[in-house]
Amino acid sequence: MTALDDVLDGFTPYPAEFAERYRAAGHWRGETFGRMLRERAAAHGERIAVVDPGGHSVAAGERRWTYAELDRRADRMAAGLLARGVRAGDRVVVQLPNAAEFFEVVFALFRIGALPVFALPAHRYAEISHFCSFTGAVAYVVPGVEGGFDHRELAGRVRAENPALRLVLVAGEDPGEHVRLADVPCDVPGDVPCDVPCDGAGPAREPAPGDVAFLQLSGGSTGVPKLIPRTHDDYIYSLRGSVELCALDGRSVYLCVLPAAHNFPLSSPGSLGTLYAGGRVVLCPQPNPETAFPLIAREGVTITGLVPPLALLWLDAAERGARGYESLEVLLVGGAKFSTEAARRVRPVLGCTLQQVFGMAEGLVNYTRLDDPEELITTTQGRPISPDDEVRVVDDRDRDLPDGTTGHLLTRGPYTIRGYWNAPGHNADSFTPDGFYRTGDLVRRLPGGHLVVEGRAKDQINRGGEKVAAEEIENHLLAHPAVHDAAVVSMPDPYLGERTCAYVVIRAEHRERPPKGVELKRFVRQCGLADYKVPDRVEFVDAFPATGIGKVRKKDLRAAIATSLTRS
Ligand code: AMP
Ligand code: DBH
Repeated sequence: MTALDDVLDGFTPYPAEFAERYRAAGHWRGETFGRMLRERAAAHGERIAVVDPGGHSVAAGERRWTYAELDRRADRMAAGLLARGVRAGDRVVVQLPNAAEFFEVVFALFRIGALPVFALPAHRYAEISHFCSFTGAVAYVVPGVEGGFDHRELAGRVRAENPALRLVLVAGEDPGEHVRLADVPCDVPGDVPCDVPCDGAGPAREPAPGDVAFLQLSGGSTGVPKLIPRTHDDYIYSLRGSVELCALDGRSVYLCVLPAAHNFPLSSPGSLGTLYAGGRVVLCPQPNPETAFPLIAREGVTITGLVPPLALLWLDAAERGARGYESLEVLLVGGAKFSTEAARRVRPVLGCTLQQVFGMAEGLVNYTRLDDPEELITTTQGRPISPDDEVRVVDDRDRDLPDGTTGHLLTRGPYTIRGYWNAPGHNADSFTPDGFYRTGDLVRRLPGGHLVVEGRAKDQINRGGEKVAAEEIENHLLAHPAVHDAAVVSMPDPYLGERTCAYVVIRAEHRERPPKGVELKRFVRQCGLADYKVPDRVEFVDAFPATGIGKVRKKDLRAAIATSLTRS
């Protein structure tokens, strides 16, 4: 089996009749990321594509790369990766801060036909080792010491445990025992006819538009994060749609505030949408207004995307008199529900248009339209990008509900996956037999098609846009010798919307000297989990409230913690 066979093997393709329909409608146009960058570089090579102000471990100083330079760098990086044995279909875990190298590496992988696996900077041993072993990754790209954490050390450990992982590339000065990313690029041999550099063993096959381009991560509700295979055709369609709905063009300047690899800042319309439109991407090293506002002023930023807690922070800073944001024309807010009260403040305080976005890495993205009435902009989470996005709102037995009634959101369409990668068991639960994705969101549809997110049926906590799968944390808690049972639920929080509360039942033999809450938090952290997944609070109980058939009544636990919080 080649690496490409492996990728195909775990991939649920779009059924042929749907693929034909999406092509005939002009949604899928046979574009690939490799060619997209080549074409932009040919059309306006001298324009600035990426501004990285530095201030992270990858580079101290500022870099400004034109489209021609990014294109050339991607080629040279691709040639270097090929020379080091990275091949089409190979998986490469990419975990970088908001640095220009992120785009150099990702476009190089796109050109080779190797698949980036988009890890987040916050991920630690538990997540990274899973991504590497589950995908059989051949390479892992990391910064050195970033945010006080030594990624080289983690990479060494993961590499020792994964024989397939041959290459650790470190972006930054000191690679330790690994290879410096900056030492990888080499010259493209000859004038290759396609977007793929020659690897010495004959020209590689050029990636096809229907190929899987990368694996994105699901916030999910299962024990470990699931992987989302997105094709060039489907993802580029979502970019083109986003570019149009967010009115991006060659004059647009997008500030990438959230972690660049996350689906929202990557594609809604995000940095890739901006590059598609020929605009400029400015990378923001820190999301706070003190960093972002002066950068907006200096670079003439016109559009950015934030999760609700950050939007609140920016609104508060602007109300207190902070300045610099004045060039902003559009502020996208999404990832978690933005309250109507906060939404109403955006235009008067920041002087720009709010655009709510309700999306998911699995596909479907909804936007409020820039010319929607203010009422729709502030009270809804928008409507789908595509006329061919099929949206169903159903009851517990999958029966369609009338507009205005809250129910489960199911969706199918030209950029929504038909299955997670290599996960037949989960796919049976997460997709209907006719291919609708069960989003786990509870929504209400208005007659015009706008959706209002009313809640969630999936067992997940949305911590200000950072998704925490309850089951994943419960599994880690259950590994503690004193823990008999664990149930993780959300508790309301004025800033993040929700935080995590872990209810724990201690084993009988440990009841005399039970562990303290902080000890269990430390234990979870030491499992090597991303920090945002460590429970914010631990509550001890003798038993969980149970349903008739013995399932934990999480609803009651959520109500209990909410009540005790309002009392305290
Ligand atoms: P993920 O699976 O990590 O890509 O997260 C997607 C999920 O984030 C959605 O299914 C929703 O639960 C949530 N989400 C994203 N945007 C919004 C929004 N604007 N309002 C409410 N929830 C949102
Ligand atoms: O939360 C998300 O995953 C999300 C939010 C807004 C997303 O994937 C997107 C837009 O594309």
